[in-house]
Amino acid sequence: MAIAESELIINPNGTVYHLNLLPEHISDTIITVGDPERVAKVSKYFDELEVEVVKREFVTHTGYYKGKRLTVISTGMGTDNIDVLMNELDALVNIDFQSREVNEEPIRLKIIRIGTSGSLQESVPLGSHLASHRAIGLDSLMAFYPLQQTAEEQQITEALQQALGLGFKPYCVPGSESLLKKVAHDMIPGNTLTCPGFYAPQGRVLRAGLQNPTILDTYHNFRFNDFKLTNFEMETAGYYSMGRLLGHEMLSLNAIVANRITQKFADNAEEVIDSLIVKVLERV
Ligand code: R1P
Ligand code: URA
Repeated sequence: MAIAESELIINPNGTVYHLNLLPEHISDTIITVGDPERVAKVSKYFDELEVEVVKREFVTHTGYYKGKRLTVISTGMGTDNIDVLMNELDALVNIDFQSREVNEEPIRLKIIRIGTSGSLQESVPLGSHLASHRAIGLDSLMAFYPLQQTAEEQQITEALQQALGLGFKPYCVPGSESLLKKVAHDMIPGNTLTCPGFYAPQGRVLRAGLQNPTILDTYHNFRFNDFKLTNFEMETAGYYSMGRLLGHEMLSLNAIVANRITQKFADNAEEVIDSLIVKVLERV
């Protein structure tokens, strides 16, 4: 059945609504970053740049790195933007824009996030690169999708819900095993907490205070069997859950720029991000 024009919105120039992209603008291997200015910090390594598109926080460059066609897109901050990004990327490859019908053979994208993150453990030092083996979402995005959870995923999220005294259930989803092997074999393996904000949801106090004054300790000390939280940021669980729902391979890689236990911020954050970018380009 054709998808209505109010549901899949196509701009007058044939591009998808927010990303402003045509299907031919993207590769099946996509690097995503939060900061729009980080897109050029990836594509400066390309041998050739073929596509440059900007709309809102979504900056897209597609080009070639050592003969491989790659797309890099910025998302801005938060899982609400990941909802837009993932649905529209999926539409670009899996829905026919003329007939508005879903294609019969789904295409599986490979999507790798290169983002910054704060550490929740002393054993995850400033300047390290951490691969998210699992993501736990504290945001509300998955309250609106029919996400399937394994029994173990549900047990982890129920235990965290109880530890934090939350009135809603978090969600838990793993990253792609094949991308972890291919790209992240020498990175610190971690369980990433995706927070719906940078300040109170990550236990930071400037002037507004905290509803739960011990939230950072709870994150730091949380255990479920051998599961512990290693780091936090603001998108990974959105990626992993949308990837499971839509059938794409997802990996989130984190440049650790803050350590909340030692209370330090990296003085070489740009270098930590740049070395992660180079690793990903070489391996993807
Ligand atoms: C907060 O400073 C932002 O940094 C992290 C968080 O997820 C959030 O988006 O990722 P990026 O560096 O990719 O933006
Ligand atoms: N990004 C986050 O979301 N938190 C941090 O502490 C650092 C980067």
